[in-house]
Amino acid sequence: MSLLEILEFPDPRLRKKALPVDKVDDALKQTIDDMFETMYAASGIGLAAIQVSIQKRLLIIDLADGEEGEEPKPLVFINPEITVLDPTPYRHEEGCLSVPGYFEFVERPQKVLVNALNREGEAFEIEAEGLLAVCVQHEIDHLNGKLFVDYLSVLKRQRIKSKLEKEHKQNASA
Ligand code: GNR
Ligand code: NI
Repeated sequence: MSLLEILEFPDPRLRKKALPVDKVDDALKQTIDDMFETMYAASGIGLAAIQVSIQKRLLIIDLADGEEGEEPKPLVFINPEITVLDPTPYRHEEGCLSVPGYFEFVERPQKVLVNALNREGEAFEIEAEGLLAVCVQHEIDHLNGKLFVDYLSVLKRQRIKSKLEKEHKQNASA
């Protein structure tokens, strides 16, 4: 297993549209395992392959918060397709491992159905509400080159972009 580098906004690679996975083989399973290791190390609840420079329609989620005694609940979604079941706006505060340090409220449809393949390449579907619905929509946005900051005002997005660019410059010269 290995830790992967997480790209940060405004890296243009986060704007690429991810491509369908054509087969679920051992190499893909290795990628999935590396993504889980990377996500847990960063204390995230979701991760899309595009965030670790892999341009594939693959995302992982684990909403278990790692409290003592709590079992991990890893979910794998390959080539996910989403259908809105209830478009009522649901407001939730979001963060992103690719936009570190910023948390803002975003509205998304309250209930969705997701069809995807699991880690074994088998088709499954899941109805999602609450935090799972928020997270799966956030991750599917990543596959389409979209970030949660795109839902904010231009002013807020510009501020976040400038601050992160400044941080990246400082890190590069340190
Ligand atoms: O770790 C994460 N937390 C989170 C909180 C609210 C809404 C969405 C998320 S996803 C984020 C990890 C991440 O950036 N996934 O792409
Ligand atoms: Ni994210």
